[in-house]
Amino acid sequence: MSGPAAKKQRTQPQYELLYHPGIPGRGEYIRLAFEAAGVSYSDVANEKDTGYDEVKAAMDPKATNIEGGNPVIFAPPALRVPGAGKDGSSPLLIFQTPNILSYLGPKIGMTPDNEADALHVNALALTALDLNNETHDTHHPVAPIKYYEEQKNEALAKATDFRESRIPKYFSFFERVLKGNEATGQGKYLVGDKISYADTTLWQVVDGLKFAFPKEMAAREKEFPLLFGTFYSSVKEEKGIKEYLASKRRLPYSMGIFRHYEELDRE
Ligand SMILES: N[C@@H](CCC(=O)N[C@@H](CS)C(=O)NCC(=O)O)C(=O)O
Repeated sequence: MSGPAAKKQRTQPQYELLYHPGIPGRGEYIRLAFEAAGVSYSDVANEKDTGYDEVKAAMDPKATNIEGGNPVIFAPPALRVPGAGKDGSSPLLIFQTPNILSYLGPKIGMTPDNEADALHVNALALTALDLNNETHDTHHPVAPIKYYEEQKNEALAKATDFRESRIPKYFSFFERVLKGNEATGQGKYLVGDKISYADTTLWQVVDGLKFAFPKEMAAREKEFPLLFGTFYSSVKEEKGIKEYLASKRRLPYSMGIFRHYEELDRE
């Protein structure tokens, strides 16, 4: 390999995503940022036979400290960067999806250089992740550890409110953000004129919602022309994202955050 691709591989550190295998989940927000940036990373649990053991060891719920003097990890996703720890030789281990994204953003070209724009990107990614979290609560409103079947009545009440008031509130907010940046971003980007981790994060939430609530989304598409007509379809075609979505690395939705239960969708 020669040229810019080879240079990128030599100069980027090794990034290791620690997440559950087999589902997109919150790991997907990190994968999409890497894929849009064209930066290589290893998806430990999906790539190695012993990968998930490594992930679980890094999140050992009984541990009080872990490799390299990093504090213990609450939950995946986490990011391990060999050699980036405090002493300059140990690994850096960080967790919390938005924390990982704001760490990676400037390093992989997914955060704007301008400080104000960078803060806006972070706020918008956090808002999209709030919507992700509320989506999870539609099927697990009482207890994350219990089965959906044990909280079906509460899930129905939660999902109804989510569809009727939360989705329109979030979507009209993002529609207004896209409108406000339309002269620069052409409806394709939330901030500025180039893709950021706010765009990949929002895109993933909208895509997951299309899987979870297909009837609700289809009924609402016309209300949000920039979000659905321009943003959703153009992020899908972005360099890096298009190839990723067609690859085996893109995992199907199943029983993660975005689940499809017919009874929770619009009738
Ligand atoms: N706010 C955290 C949430 C992390 C989280 O809930 N991770 C899930 C997987 S997507 C998990 O395994 N949680 C275990 C638990 O909360 O007990 C983030 O954004 O990273």
